[in-house]
Amino acid sequence: MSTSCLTESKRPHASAAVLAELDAGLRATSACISPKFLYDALGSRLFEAICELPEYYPTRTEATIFERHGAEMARAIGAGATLIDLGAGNCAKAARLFPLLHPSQYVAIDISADFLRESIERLQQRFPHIEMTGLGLDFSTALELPDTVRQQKRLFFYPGSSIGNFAPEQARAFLRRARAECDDDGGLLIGIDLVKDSATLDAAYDDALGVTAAFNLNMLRHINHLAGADFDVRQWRHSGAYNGAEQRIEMHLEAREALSVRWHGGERAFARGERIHTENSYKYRQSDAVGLLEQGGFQATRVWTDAAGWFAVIHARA
Ligand code: AVI
Repeated sequence: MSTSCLTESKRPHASAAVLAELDAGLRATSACISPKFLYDALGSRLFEAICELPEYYPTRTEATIFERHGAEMARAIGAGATLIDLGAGNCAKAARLFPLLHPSQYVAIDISADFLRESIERLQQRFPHIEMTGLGLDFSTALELPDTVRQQKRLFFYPGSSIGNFAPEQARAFLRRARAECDDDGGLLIGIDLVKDSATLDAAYDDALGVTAAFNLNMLRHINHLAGADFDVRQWRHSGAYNGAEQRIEMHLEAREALSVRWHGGERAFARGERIHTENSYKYRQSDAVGLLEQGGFQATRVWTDAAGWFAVIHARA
C-alpha cells in the first residue's frame, strides 16, 4: 500500500466536536461510545434487519399494538397534525399511520441523513399529497425545529422505545425539549419497552444469527471512518445482556486479546476482556413510563399494550 493511500485511510471525517466526543469516550477509564454512532448507512440497515429477527420482539409487538388500536389512537389524537418523526429511519412506522392520522405535514428527523433522504424520496411517491421534510439532525442533545415546520398541533412520534437508549435523566431532559417545541394542542405518541423476564431480553439483544453482534461491531468501522481510527473488528466481540439492577440492557464490545488502537489525536491499549460500553436500553414498568412522561411535561391520556404486557404505546398531550 502506498503512503498516500495509508494517509487517506486514516483521515478523520468528523467535525471537531464529534472528534472531541469520541476522543473523550475512548480515553475514559471505562471506555464508552454513544449509541448514536451505531447508525451509519450500514448500521441503519443492520438495525432494520434486527427488527425482522424472531428474537427482537419490540418491533412486531409494537406493530401489533398499532394494528389493533390504531383507529382508537387516531380518535384520541385527531386529524391534521404536523407529524414529527424522531429517529425516522426508513419512515415505515409513520407511513402506516398516515391513512389513520391524515397528517398535514410530515417531518422526518434522523441522524443518518443519507439513509433518510432515500426513505423520504420513496415515501413522497406513495403519498404525494403530504408535504414532507427530512432533517438530518442529532436530536439527542438539541431539538430546535426550523420555521418550515408548522407550529400548530405538532405531534411528536417517537416509536420503537428509542427513549430507552437515554438514561432516565437524559430522557426527562429530552422530553422537556420536545414539550418546549409543542403548542398546547400538541402531543406525543411514544412506544416504550416494558420490563419482562431476562431470558427474553437477553435473546433479543444477542440473537442466534449474530445480526445484533454485527450491528454493534459495525460501530468500530464507523469510528474508523469518523475518527481515522484503526480498530480491527475481528479483535472484538459483542456482548448484550440484561442488567436487572439497572433495569437496562447493556451492550458492550469486548477485546478478544490485548491490543492497541490509534485514532486522530490519541491512542490506547486495551487488555484482553476490556470493554467499550456502546449502548443502554432501559426497560420501564408501565406506571414509571407514565411518570417519566409527566416529569418531561406531558400528560398521558391513553396507554395501549399487547396481551402479554411486553410493550406500551402511550399518547400524551402537551
Ligand atoms: C433503537 N433502539 C430502541 C434499539 C433498542 O432496542 O434499544 C437499538 C438496538 N440495539 C440493539 N438492538 C436494537
